[in-house]
Amino acid sequence: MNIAPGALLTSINSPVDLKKLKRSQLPKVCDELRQYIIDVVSVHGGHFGASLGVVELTVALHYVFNTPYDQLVWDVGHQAYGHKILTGRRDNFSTNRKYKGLSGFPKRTESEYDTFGVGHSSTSISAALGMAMASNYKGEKDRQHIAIIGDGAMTAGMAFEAMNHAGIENSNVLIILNDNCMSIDPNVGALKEYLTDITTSQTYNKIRDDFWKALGKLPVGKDYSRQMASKFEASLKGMVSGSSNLFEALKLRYFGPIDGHNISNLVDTLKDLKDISGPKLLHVKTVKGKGYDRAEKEQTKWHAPGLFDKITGEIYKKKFDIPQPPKYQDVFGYTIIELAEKNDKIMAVTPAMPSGCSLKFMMEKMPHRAFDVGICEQHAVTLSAGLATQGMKVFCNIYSTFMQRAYDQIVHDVAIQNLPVVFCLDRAGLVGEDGPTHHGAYDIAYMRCIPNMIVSAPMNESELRNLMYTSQLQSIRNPFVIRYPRGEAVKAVWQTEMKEIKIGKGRKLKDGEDIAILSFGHPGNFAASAIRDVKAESINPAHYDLRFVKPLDEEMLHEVFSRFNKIITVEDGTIVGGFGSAILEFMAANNYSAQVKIIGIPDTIIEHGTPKELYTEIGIDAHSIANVIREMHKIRTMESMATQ
Ligand SMILES: Cc1ncc(C[n+]2csc(CCOP(=O)(O)OP(=O)(O)O)c2C)c(N)n1
Repeated sequence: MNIAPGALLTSINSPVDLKKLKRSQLPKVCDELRQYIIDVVSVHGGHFGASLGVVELTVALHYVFNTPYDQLVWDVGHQAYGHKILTGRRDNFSTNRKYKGLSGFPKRTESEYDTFGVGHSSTSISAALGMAMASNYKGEKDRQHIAIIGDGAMTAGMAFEAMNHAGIENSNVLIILNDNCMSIDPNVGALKEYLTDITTSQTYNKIRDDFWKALGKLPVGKDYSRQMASKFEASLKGMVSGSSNLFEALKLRYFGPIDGHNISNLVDTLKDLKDISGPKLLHVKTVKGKGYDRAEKEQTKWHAPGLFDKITGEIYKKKFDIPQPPKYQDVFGYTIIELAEKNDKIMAVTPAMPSGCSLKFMMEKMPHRAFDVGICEQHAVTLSAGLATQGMKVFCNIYSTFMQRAYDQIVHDVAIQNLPVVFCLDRAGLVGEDGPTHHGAYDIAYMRCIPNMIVSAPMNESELRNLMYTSQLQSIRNPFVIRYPRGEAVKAVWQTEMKEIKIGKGRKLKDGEDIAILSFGHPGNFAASAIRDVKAESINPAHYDLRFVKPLDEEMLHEVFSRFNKIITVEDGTIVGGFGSAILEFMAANNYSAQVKIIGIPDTIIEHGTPKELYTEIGIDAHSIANVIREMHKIRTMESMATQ
């Protein structure tokens, strides 16, 4: 479908064109930009509410600053659609997040305006500070470096580490705090309350107004001058010292809060700030989903709604003729409640993904036992460790990709002390449209090298339930990883009774004679389907679902290696140090020899696309696995002919 942007937007091929417009034209640019985002995302999908909320801010930033010389760093980057459209990517914006199309996040290789690759949150202040320090060093004193960070992303330790440093560096860093009171779900924690207090506090609003009066900006709106700047500085110091502003305490000059939807005021404010050197923070209040009524009202649902009818607001559901299996996420979400009802030691933690991982069900039902701790993966892991020291059985649910941020906590706080925390790694494997920053490609490798870890993966929903059941038993004294992908599991019926699975015990799914296929987790289903595909060709491989990559089912592997010398391993993690590597290590340690073909994620950055497109590209799909089976079978047949 061809979606036409408005006339003004069509004339903007880069921020240079935007700057040529009169200020009075900017509200129209904002309207057209907002409409274009709605038009494209409704038909092509993607993140939604966050970009709508920063339309005015985006226009104002590119209008005032000399981008890309002045550097904009978008935190997370899911809100940067307007930025992409204004910086030369308007006409291919409909390829956003599609295979071989634009990335859903800023990406350095895509545009010179994308100064820093993002996807994970809370990196923007560090990155902008690094850029600012480099500019300082190079003598580029006029250059500005701007981190645009949400109140959700601001909850992370990294953001505070960066502010702590920025405050004592005399570098041109402007932190724009885009405060919409939302993360994906409602934002949590004391910082959120603090920001609300600042916004509503009479004292602060008075101080703010006094600032601007001192500047000569309000109510008469005179132009800014150097003399006014020093007056402003003096009045600022006078007024803020004595009050306890968190950001001022970190030696960042604090401005705001201001209305992030008033384009004229934003332009004035940014122009003023452009002339003030050193580290500073502008607090901007915005509404997530601004301009699309439903998105303003149901902000979590419209964070990334999928395709929808922009007129009626109906979010399209995939249409299936047969009842669909449940998502692994919902199996997790309901099973943990079932387990917690019987085991009062169970508690659960998620860092800012209660809807995504379905812990929200337990948070609603058992609010004192299930917590969203903000975008704080490191804290989530160590908090779980602390709870575990007191005998609690904690399910710490973190997306595989975000768990990368908490690696030291896993080793130092959990594994070394052998605390029985259960890590549910959601979104394991390739996640699809979110791309390389979000693929859960490394967890098998990074978890299985840690002593004391139990590392498991279910092949279907019943297996997930059984693994969850097993992991919470009192007899389990080790940290326990359960990894599973996004989306639909396998069977339509999953309300099965839960059973204990012996740790390190795999399953033989099917005996065979030619080749043994060893799989780990959900991709075992692709292997099973490949085996069905080759049946008509009288190829009959055996299939083993190992369930655990640590500890391995050695008894089963001895059986496999003594019966088969052609082995295929299948996993949806990196081939470097992953499941296939574990099998090779076993083979070498036990002096077996066999031809082993490892199917997994290759040692390269996998871009974005649908999971199906990506798995097909790298050969982790039924069709490719069937071809590998055929190849191996051919070798075997040729070998046996040669010996005859
Ligand atoms: C390290 C990390 N954890 C979790 C996420 C998932 N995530 C993406 S956007 C988002 C909410 C960000 O909230 P905020 O910064 O306030 O931006 P908003 O969407 O409200 O504009 C979360 C939790 C992430 N991108 N990175």
